[in-house]
Amino acid sequence: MMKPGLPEVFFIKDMLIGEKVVKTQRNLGALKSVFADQEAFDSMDQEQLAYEVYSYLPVEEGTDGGLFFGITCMYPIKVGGEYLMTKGHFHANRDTAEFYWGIEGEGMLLLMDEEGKCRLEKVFPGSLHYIGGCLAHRMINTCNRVFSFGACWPSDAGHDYGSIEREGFSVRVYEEDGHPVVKKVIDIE
Ligand code: S6P
Ligand code: ZN
Repeated sequence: MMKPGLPEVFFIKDMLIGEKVVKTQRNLGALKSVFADQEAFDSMDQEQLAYEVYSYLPVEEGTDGGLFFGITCMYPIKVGGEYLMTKGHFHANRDTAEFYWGIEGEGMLLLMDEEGKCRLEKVFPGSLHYIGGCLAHRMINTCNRVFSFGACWPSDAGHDYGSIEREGFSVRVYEEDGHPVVKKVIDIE
């Protein structure tokens, strides 16, 4: 009789478990030039953990038709009043989409097209976000605890961090009186 095999990977809430899970950690120091207030950034502990990504990459990067899966946990850090953000990226292969979904805590998904037009979506446990092709995406932890979210993207998407490092996003989110406030940094249109 055929016996069912065990899955290679499983998740409990925001933990991805399995031998093939790869864990990547980004310290605050890896987020140089992400925040507006460089002086505040420089005065902070560069070694502190900003966010970690658990990824399950069942096929080789670049494979056509495959899928990758990840969970990101972001810590409640603020830099000069600005909430912690992921580096943010376009996909190198622009015509590839991605799903994000909220698992724990609250945050915002910042999306930007190639003309610099931005849009924000609230992220919370159970929210699902379709990120179409040609859109840069960045997550922002707007709560005072861990914010975690899931992601699923094509294995041939690749990552273009350079465009964001050079140009940035045209919107920033600050905490003012305990609430998120959205500010435009570049006027588009
Ligand atoms: C990959 C996907 C996520 C991010 C992760 C960290 O396409 O969007 O797994 O890699 O959330 O963000 P970033 O911008 O530092 O890669
Ligand atoms: Zn992506």
